[in-house]
Amino acid sequence: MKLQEIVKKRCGKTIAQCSNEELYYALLEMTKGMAAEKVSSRGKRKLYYISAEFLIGKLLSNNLINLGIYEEVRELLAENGKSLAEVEEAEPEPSLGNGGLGRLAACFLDSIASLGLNGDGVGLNYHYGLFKQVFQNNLQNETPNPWIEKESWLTKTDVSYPVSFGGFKLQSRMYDIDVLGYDNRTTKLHLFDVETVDEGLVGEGIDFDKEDIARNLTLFLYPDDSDDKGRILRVYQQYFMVSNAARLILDEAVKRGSTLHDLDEYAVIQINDTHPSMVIPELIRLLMERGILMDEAIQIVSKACAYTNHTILAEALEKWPIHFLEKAVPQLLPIIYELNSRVAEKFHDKSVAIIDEEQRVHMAHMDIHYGYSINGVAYLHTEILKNSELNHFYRIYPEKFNNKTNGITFRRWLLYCNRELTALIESLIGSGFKKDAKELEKLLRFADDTAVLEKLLAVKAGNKAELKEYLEKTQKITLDENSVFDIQVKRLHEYKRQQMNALYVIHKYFEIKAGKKPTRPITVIFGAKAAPAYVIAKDIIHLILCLEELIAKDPEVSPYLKVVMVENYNVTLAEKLIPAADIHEQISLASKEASGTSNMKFMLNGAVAIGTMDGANVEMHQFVGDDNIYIFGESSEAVIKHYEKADYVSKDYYEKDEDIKRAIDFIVSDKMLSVGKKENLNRLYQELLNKDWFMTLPDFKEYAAAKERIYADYEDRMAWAKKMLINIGKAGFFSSDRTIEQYNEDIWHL
Ligand code: 26Q
Repeated sequence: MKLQEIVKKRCGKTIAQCSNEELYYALLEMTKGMAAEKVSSRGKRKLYYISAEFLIGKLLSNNLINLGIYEEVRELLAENGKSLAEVEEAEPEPSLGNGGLGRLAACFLDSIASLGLNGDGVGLNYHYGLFKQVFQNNLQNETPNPWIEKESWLTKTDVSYPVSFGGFKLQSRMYDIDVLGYDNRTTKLHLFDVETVDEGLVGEGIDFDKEDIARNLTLFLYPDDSDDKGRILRVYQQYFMVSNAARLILDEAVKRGSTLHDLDEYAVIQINDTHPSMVIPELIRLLMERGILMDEAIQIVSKACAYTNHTILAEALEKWPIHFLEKAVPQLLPIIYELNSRVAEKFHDKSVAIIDEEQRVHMAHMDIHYGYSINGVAYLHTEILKNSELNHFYRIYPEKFNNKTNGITFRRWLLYCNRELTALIESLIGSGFKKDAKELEKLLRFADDTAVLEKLLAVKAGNKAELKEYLEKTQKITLDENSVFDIQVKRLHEYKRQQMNALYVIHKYFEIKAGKKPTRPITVIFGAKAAPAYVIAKDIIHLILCLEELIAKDPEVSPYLKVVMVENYNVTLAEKLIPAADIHEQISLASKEASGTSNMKFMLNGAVAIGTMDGANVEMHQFVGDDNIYIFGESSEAVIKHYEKADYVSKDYYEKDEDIKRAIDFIVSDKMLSVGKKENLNRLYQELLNKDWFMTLPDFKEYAAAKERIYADYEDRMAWAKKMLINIGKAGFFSSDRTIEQYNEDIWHL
């Protein structure tokens, strides 16, 4: 049905008479209708991508683009005095993910659909998703982020299963979101929920009764492992997710003709980090319920499951105490014990055991023993898994290990979020790059073409002006669009070292006070949520917000330096920030960032990175060469050695280096205390001085030097534009279409 007709039927008005909200719902109805008419891919073997997170972002515009009607709709609205961009603002953003891992899952679904592969996503329908971040008194507070309205992208299905927990049972309900591929077919995101969930359970902020599982199960997404109170609830969530997934998989396989003995010919399950790992014992249990003997059930499941690792941080590798599982999912224990004893019998090596001496179940270990593939998410990350973190497993199963360097969908992260750049690229190399990202290489022909480089700079300037307008309107932030935009957006974590960026800001502040003024004003932009229970991460946010206030109030410094921390960083903000970036910060402690994916988005949008040799930065560096990325800091090998030897003492750096001392002391100076809280600032000061677990101080000098270089180089506008162009031209490898093709070729065989 046409938009005009839908609008008339729904509101009895013309498009011009409708509010933005009414138009949003009308477009939602129209798009859902068009999606329903598309055929999902079919085939014997099907992929189930199970993930606790799918950070899909707003869907309207992306769906319009993938349906090929974005321009048409935009023009139709414009003819009626309406703006699609404003209509879009009526759409709530579902925040069903924490960060990289969840956004990766969303990019993967886009690519799976666009490539026409037979695969669906399976996850949970969190009502409030991740919390919404609000700043008060320079501190982060958390509030719920409701996104499910009477009408939404969710479609209720008639799929429903009884799921048993220790002592009670819950009936599930499956909701679907259509994922539209570019110019192609659709796939589905299946989100399971329980009807007994009660949003009224939530009190102050995001507090709620953690014991009342029937009423709280799908209320919130877990913000990470630092919140101990909710850990057992996470077990309930995970089991609920995988038990539903397992039944769906078996039912669909049987419908397609499987006898279940041949399940692996019908289904492949990608386990996204260890959050869905219980799918292994659950599938074994369900197969046994259907009459298959344990030996065979284990074999069948082992041929169908593959695991992706997203981190080497020990604290993020899930280990569940047996007594948690006993309480929540007693039916799995006999199976887990059996899986454990088979491993113990075969390998007399405690380091590869499933159940350790402290009676904890190592989920990743179970995945590796009882899955057929394990992959890391960037070259360096996989090498570290093989050679150190999971070396004992690599020695047993070298053939199972493989790398799949992450990617991003160019539909959302270029075509949608940067239409001006897309148009410029299209005018230069045609539209082939929209389907084959490698074609971006054709841009390299223009590396010395001044006219093209000028246009590229003009596009960037336009995007900066747009960001300025947007942040003014939505967050009352004022930017100077002639300053250099230096952006760090990602989850707040010590290993990502936002604190090092902040220390540099302090350093610069002193330099400016001493009369060393930058040629051009600098705007340092941060965006980051901290897990509510991650105390030091919240202290770092406090530091940044205090610096923002202090510098803004200082007439000596503010003309040259501005700090901005955007509130509630999410996909929508990323779509505005990334196209406007000049410089992006990828400064994790080498070896700690598995891949990073914002690095790829910035690169694609013509920003230049300053970064360490970590995650996918290593591959980016290889593609663009030394001239087009600013690399600094210790190597991952050196860092790993420091941890082995435990020989890093942060105080040594503090005492030996005047600049470092000056910057760290400033954190607890009277000036800072005039805008900040002593408890928080002092805790952070002590942490940096006495621990600094993620080694910011040893890299600080090199970091500051690299910043000076990058700011100086920015002033040669033509040389800089060339760097931008080379980054864009070399970004093709980081398309998630390439990643998904490799998963399919090496792991899934759909
Ligand atoms: C674990 C236990 C209990 C509660 C929560 C968690 C938990 C939740 C989320 C553990 C990890 C996450 C998210 C991890 C994540 O986003 N990892 C990122 O994955 C990206 C995609 O592969 C990489 O690019 C990033 O480098 C990696 O940090």
